Amino acid sequence: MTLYQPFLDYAIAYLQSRLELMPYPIPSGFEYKSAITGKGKNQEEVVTTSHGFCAPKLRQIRAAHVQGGQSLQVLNFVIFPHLNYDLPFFGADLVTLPGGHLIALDMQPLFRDDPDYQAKYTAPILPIFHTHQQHLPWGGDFPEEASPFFSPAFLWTRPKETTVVETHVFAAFKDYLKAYLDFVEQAEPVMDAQALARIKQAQLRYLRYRAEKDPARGMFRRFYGEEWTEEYIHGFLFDLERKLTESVVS
Ligand code: DBV
Repeated sequence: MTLYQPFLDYAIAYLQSRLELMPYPIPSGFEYKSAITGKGKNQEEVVTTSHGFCAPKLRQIRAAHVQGGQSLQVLNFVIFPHLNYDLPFFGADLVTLPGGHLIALDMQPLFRDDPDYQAKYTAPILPIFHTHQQHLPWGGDFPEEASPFFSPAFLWTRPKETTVVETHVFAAFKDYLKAYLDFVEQAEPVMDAQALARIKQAQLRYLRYRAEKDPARGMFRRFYGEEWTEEYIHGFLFDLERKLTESVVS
């Protein structure tokens, strides 16, 4: 069992218990990808698996799970709502590298500075954030340009101990996911054309940023090559623009 497998198993089972989950297509060649890295006795197999679902209000629920031994474990898990809901994104970036653990957990807002939006989607999360922040202190240096995409309840931490990941991070992950599904349950479709246009712009802004700045790009290119990596990023991980061009979503 690897560090983030229980997170992934829990998330899928929990989503299944609360939503009508359906499979989300994963382009062929991306469900499972393996490469050998390192030299000599440091050789290690790095396997990346992809998982995708959708639900009535959620356009894409997807995870990328990278397993490359004790010092390389990543679970990137994001939920993208349909464009006719004002729901935030659920974003979890759980990263273990030789240098240590790096944890980002948030409900990423469509409209960071809108007080009504904050009251609706951030204020209810703040108590959960404060509870967990006691065990998971602010992780320090953080790319300034990413800040518009995070909420004030952004949990960003670099635990020293793996047991902290297994206990406190896992507990926070469960609480954030539950709170997110509570939002999903309550969400009503947006009908107003102007509001819909704003949502679409905000989704595209977020998506373009994440696709362009994907911190995993270097890692994936090293393991699997440039072509595979770019197709993975634009064709699965952050695929909204493609889907809009194919007019699968409107
Ligand atoms: N990050 C992704 C995807 C990943 C992934 C799709 C499938 O968005 C992994 C894999 N994140 C990943 C890896 C690293 C990080 C780091 C491998 C380590 C990169 C390295 O050190 O080589 C939050 N993730 C990070 C960092 C941040 C985030 C801030 C540190 C990057 C840095 O210091 O430059 N998650 C990241 C982010 C957003 C988010 C920027 C959003 C707007 O949701």
